[in-house]
Amino acid sequence: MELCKKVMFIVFLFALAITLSQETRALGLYGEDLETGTMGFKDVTELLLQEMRCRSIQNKQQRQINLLGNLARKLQRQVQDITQKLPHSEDEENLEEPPIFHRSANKTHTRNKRNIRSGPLPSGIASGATYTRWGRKTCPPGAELVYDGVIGGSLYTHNGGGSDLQCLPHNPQWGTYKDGFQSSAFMYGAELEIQANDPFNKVNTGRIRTLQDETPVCAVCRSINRSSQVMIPARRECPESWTQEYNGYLMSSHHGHKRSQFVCIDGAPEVNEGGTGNQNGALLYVVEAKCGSLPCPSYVDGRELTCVVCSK
Ligand SMILES: [Ca+2]
Ligand SMILES: [Ca+2]
Repeated sequence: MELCKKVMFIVFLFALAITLSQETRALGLYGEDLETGTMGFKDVTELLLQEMRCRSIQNKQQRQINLLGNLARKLQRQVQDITQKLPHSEDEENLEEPPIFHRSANKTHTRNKRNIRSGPLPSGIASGATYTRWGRKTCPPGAELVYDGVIGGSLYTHNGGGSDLQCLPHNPQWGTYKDGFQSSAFMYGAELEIQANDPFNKVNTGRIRTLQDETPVCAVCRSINRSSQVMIPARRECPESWTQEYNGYLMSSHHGHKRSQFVCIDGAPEVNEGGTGNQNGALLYVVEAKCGSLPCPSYVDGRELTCVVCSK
């Protein structure tokens, strides 16, 4: 019985060898030997086993290649997702542009072309002109308040000190200090000196109907989407394409006092409620035009000068 099984197994192998020999011949691997009949049964069996081992290895390799391919595609998708989520800097955008070549006498220089953005700038990038709105403690629409306060400067009779005016915050912070006067440099509060010629609107002064001896306020503003600002004296409107922040009247020191600064006080000022009374300090007077070198009749002798603050 055992012998019968062995014979049947050998016959089966032989039949299988003949079948596969056809395929092997098609592959051109051992065709010549088989055609010439120089291979024996043992050789054919050995070849068959080698072929099976070879195919097994190939299948295994193919599965590994497929697995690696899937992993590579998965990694590529993850890299693309991460790249899309990363913020693109301006430098990266510039690098996408083709370089520009410059040729001098004996050299060729290259630089990357800069992109010029169109439309409004994102907040915080190359925008945000700051200015002081003299006479008001709030900012116009489109501008944000940095801080507000009262106007300060040097005493109108003092030779030294700063000639400019300051917007002093309501809540000072002190560093190292020694109370009492030692250094003889002072900061005074400002006071309005407006009597006979009062051009200002009183809609923001409450019950106060005269501005004489009132303490003027101020606000430091940041124009959110505009990067330039300018104060234009003797104008109430801005040039075309510029935006008006506020307008008003020019004020400065009295000609008989010490020199200070021309500032544009808002046309409808607010005053500090706690600062009433004639205390003097840095005094502000409405500025009037004076003919002479100043071209008249464009300018008019004795007329109160306007002003406007514009941004772009
Ligand atoms: Ca006064
Ligand atoms: Ca006048």
